[in-house]
Amino acid sequence: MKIQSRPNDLPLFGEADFSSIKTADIYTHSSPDGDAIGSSLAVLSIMSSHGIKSRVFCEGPFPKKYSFLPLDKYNTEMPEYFSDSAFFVDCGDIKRVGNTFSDVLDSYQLKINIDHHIDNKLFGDVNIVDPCASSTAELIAGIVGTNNIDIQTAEYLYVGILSDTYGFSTSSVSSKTFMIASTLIDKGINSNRIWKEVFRLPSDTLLFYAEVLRTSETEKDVIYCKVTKELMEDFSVSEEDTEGLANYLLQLKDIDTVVLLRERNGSTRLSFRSSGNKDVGALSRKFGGGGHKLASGAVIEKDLVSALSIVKKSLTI
Ligand SMILES: [Mn+2]
Repeated sequence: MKIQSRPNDLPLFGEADFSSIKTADIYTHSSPDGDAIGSSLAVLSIMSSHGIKSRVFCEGPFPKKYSFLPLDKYNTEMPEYFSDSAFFVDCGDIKRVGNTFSDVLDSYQLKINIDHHIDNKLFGDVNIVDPCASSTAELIAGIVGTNNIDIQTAEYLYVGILSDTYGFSTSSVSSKTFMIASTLIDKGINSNRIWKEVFRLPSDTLLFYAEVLRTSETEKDVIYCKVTKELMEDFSVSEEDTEGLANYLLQLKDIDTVVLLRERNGSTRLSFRSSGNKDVGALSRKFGGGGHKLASGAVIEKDLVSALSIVKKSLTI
């Protein structure tokens, strides 16, 4: 077991004897993004390579674009028995694992929480949490080191870093991010192929984005984008297909904040993105959500029109 050290600048809460781990269950959040998938697959292969019998769990749904990764490794149902330890990766809150695994935390002797969300609830026996890390994948690579990992694990970690930093473009990117990415590339991964898998869009997705943009509302440097169920039906896109939309719209010139509202049955899912000036993590916490300063989300138990006016009010205060 190699996860025993930590970066010097982050607190390690609690104590755990890692050498006692014989079996491990690895969880990541529902509606996983590239960091959740890359980080959990990386922990799975690192554990397995140390002879620890490991399984990986995620409720899904999985974005189609990550089908180039071995998504068939994921267990999507509650386990019938529990391993002696559980890793939770990229989850700021245990609730992020989703309803399928809602009671899972109490089933393990040892809970290890590895994450980079600033509002992490420190729910583990061991909490390896560094809000300065660009991604959970960067944090894992920094802790485990890249010397003893194989090319497959390097690819998983690179996917996590690349996707969570939107191609090394966020303010969370540091020289350490590039150093780690560089050592992963030295393992022999094909960074160009991975970039294409993560960022290239099918034309029907771009047409959907265009329609969302056409029906959006802009107030100063804030853009409000409404994704109705009707629109998703018209373009045959699912909620997980809309995941990349808010990030994509951050590329708009003169826009500092993206507010994406997605219509659900009786509620509205909010995604916030900021290019730097606004703390959208604080904003989403007003609505019971969570996330980072620059990327966050929440759910409002109101229809889309009411949710829109609530968010507008709170942004103009
Ligand atoms: Mn992440």
